Amino acid sequence: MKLLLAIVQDKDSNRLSSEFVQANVRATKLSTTGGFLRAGNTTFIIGIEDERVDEVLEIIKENCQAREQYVTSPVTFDISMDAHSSYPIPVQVGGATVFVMPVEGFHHF
Ligand code: 2BA
Repeated sequence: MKLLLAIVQDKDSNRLSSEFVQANVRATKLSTTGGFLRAGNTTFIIGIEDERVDEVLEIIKENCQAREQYVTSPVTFDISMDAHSSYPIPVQVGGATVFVMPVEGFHHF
């Protein structure tokens, strides 16, 4: 068995949940926050048999898009101590960031 941690954008999370239900993939959804953008995202915890890992990765890939978001750079000062106003910088977010980990034990009481 493997444990997948899949960090996805909020916009993709409902569709991905539905696809997991349809495919009989059991998952837990957590509301999380990205460390860089400090914006909400969604982390799925998925316990799955080894032979189904590729299937789950494919579902995630099919349902999570890359999108551009803007991060505002901090105000900077030049040598004359004039403040330059902050301006938005584009960063590409996603489709999804997925960690695959081995599971030592699984109990379902
Ligand atoms: P955030 O940390 O909010 O990052 C959002 C996007 O900002 C990232 O997209 C990446 O394009 C950019 N970014 C992140 N850190 C950066 C940095 N130090 N300098 C420049 N750009 C940076 P993704 O790579 O697709 O990541 C989406 C979200 O997945 C992240 O949101 C974070 O919540 C999670 N994530 C990504 N890599 C991770 C990792 N190695 N460990 C834990 N969580 C991770």
